[in-house]
Amino acid sequence: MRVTILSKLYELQGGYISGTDLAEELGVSRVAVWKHIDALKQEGYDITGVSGKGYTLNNWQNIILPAEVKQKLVNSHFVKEVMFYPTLNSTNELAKELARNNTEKGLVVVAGKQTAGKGRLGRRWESPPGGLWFSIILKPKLALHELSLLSLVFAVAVAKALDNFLPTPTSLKWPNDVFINEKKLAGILLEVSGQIDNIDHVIVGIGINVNILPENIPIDKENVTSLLAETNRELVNSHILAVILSYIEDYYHLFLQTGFAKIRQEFKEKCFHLGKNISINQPKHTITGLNIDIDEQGSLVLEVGQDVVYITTGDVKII
Ligand code: BT5
Repeated sequence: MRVTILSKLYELQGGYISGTDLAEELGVSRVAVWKHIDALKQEGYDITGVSGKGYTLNNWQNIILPAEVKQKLVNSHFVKEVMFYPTLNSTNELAKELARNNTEKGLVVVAGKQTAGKGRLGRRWESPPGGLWFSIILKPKLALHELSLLSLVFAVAVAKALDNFLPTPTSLKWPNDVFINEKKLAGILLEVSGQIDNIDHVIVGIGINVNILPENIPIDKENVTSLLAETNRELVNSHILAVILSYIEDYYHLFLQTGFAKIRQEFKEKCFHLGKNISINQPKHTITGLNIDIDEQGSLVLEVGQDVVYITTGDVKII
């Protein structure tokens, strides 16, 4: 019943429906409607009741109705289930817990906001309402050295999917940040569990600044952007999610079936620091050089004086 009420409010796209009409449509009492609305509010849905007008679901664009996303992906063999929570600490954390408890591959966990969103290397990922914060459980049969390539595969998939919504194309920063005009729009975090020669599962966490103004993301405004800032309009998160998931499915299968070669080429075409002088921080020092390639193993290749250096981890900065 709660899901039905939520869908009705969602369909109104910010419009109002009276408690009486809702009760009539659903064949329940007005008190029952009120109780369900109250429970939805407790769960974190932003619903207001205005006397004389009825109930409205605020910020409906940011809410994911799992059934709607699944319907958009009817032909997908990749997405098995979608779960949405108005608030979570981190979608990666919940996905990890579910994967440990034998949840099958293909589950997608989405949050309206995260209170402890995670970036790479223990960094924080700011996840206010309006963004698309989600994680996918995968169980690929891959060797450990192939897993680092997955990061680049998903980066290309997310960037290409987002190009459908943007006036200017996205670019990529190695290994997996999606940028526009040198400002970060989206980030990806891969977490792997299992033994070296026997991967149990991979959690792919993806964060995209959609309906958020950059000033509402508490990091340096110069370095961050959003779909709202780039397009000047609010987008519907469930639509973006469905498009991204279908690109991820295609690129993931392309990678599993044919390998990294074609995706590597696409990554290089989008990579904004290829051919430039960059510095990259390593645990004990910083390496500076000309970024001449991204190789078949997904490593960043730098020309440093007479030497060629292969980098497998670190943060790129353009000099
Ligand atoms: C990433 O880390 O870019 C990976 C971000 C993954 C987030 C998703 S959201 C769903 C899932 N659940 C999670 O808990 N995480 C994943 P990294 O490359 O380490 O970048 C982190 C850095 O980006 C921070 O140190 C900030 O400088 C910057 N940053 C933080 N929040 C940001 C945001 N919303 N937009 C742009 N930049 C941000």
